[in-house]
Amino acid sequence: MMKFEQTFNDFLLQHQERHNRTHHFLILMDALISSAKHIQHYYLTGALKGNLGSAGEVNVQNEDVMRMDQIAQEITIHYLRSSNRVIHAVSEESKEIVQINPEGRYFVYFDPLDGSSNIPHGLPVGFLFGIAKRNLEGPEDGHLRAGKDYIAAGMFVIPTGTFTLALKDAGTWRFHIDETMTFVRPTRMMLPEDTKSWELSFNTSNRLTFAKGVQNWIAQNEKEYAFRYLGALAGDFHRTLANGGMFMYPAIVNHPNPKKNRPQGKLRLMYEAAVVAFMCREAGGDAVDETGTPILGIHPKDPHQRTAIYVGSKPLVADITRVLRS
Ligand code: FDP
Repeated sequence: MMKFEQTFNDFLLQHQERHNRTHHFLILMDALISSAKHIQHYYLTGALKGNLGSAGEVNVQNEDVMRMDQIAQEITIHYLRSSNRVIHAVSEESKEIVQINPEGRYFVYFDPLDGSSNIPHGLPVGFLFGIAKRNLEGPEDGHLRAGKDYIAAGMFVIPTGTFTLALKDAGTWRFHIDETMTFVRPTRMMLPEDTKSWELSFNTSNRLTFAKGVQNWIAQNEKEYAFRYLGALAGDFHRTLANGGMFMYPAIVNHPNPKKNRPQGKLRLMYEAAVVAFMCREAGGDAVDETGTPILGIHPKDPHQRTAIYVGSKPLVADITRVLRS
């Protein structure tokens, strides 16, 4: 006998009553969940079907496009269109903003398959998204929203089958996929205060390229915490949320080959950094960029702009913020 589990839909209906979310939002969430399940199916069968390789193209960021990136993009745009609720979408896989339905209510910012270096191995990747609502009271100017103006943000870890969703002022929740491909068992995520489980997560091979203050901070603090790095933001942040600590992708400013410096950081603001920063805030944490500015306060000028990020437990983010601002 299967145990009764609260499903994602039950959970949303409960929150709809409590937080005045409309059926439009439920329809949009349904489109995102259908996309993630469909992508998960292609990912699981990808090695046998030859879908885990390169597509032979480069994207707007001048990075190799994988076949799975294209599949994930097509699937997601299909479902967002069918929902009829989306005005436009910003995707990592499309240089231009994707115009969908001028009568829609939402803007969706997403990366349908993040963590490309894990794709050839079938290891965890992520589908990250942020949602903002159109101005329903007055005229809508269609501008790109800062993270603080998102109404929800979430991530699916694929093919692990976990889904984490943060709703504005209503917390961050994790769900697991069951035998019937239904997301169930909402669990409220709060970053643990006990430092025993805290971890640091960053690409350590880059450490000598970080700003001197950041290098010193790492040298002083790293012995206190375990170190974990998967190389896919959704997977790494999944751990940070559960165990506490800090994930960081600092600016690269001291590369021996100055052409390889990334003073703006690597991660994309709208569909990576702001998404995890939003989930982190709702779980009691914080996130800043290389100048110590809160990630959620940054107003994007370009849909694909990059940022450095330090995200996780408040005391660690506050500590690195002091270094970044000095
Ligand atoms: P990837 O380049 O493999 O797609 O933003 C993309 C991202 O992965 C993140 O998912 C991940 O956290 C980071 O970049 C990994 O970058 P490094 O390989 O430089 O560590």
